[in-house]
Amino acid sequence: MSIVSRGFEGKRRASEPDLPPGQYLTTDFPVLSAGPTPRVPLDRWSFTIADEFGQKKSWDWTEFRALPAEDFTVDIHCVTKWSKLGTGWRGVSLDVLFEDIESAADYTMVHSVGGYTTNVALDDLLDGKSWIAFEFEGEDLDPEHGGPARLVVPHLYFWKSAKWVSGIRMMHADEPGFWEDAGYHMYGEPWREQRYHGD
Ligand SMILES: Nc1nc2c(c(=O)[nH]1)N[C@H]1C(S)=C(S)[C@@H](COP(=O)(O)O)O[C@H]1N2
Ligand SMILES: [Mo]
Repeated sequence: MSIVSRGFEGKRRASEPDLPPGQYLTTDFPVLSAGPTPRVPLDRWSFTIADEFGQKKSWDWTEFRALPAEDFTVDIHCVTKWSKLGTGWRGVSLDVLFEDIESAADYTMVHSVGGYTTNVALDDLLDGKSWIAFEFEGEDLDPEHGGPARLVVPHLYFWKSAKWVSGIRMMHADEPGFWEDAGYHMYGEPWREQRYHGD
């Protein structure tokens, strides 16, 4: 009996990838949206970064797609406990978008078409940590998953990865976005299981 159970445990450990605490593996791609899916025509699409003085820099779709883009493969972790490993995306690094932004503010509010917001510290957007993605697994990003373009911040719970992203506003102090205001964690790090306020 004990030999059998040891063998079983050993096999489980060898075949299960390392996931953050409390997460399970999924191979499909669930859709999680707090409202209806907005349809954003490309000729009306724009992305704007506003600094703490209200100074703005904007890109239309043509300008955005002319920026250097890169393929990236990342693991994503939703606070509802599914994780998906090795997802393939194409997008523009936030390092590229922030190249000419002069700001002394440490925090940002990410805004989406439809009113969704989420707070992300500037440090968590830069140095290769996030992208505005427009392709998923080699195809244009589905509207349900945030197309034409969404933020992807894979090292934080996936609610921080704002779909239909429209802009980023710099802030001197951290402020809660949509889910953070509803009791979710201000930072949201999966490996530290920061799901809810107080975790
Ligand atoms: N604009 C917007 N972005 C959003 C959401 C949303 O409701 N609206 N949901 C968030 C949550 S809770 C998750 S888990 C992921 C889900 O992305 P998916 O639908 O592509 O799986 O998007 C995040 N980004
Ligand atoms: Mo989520």
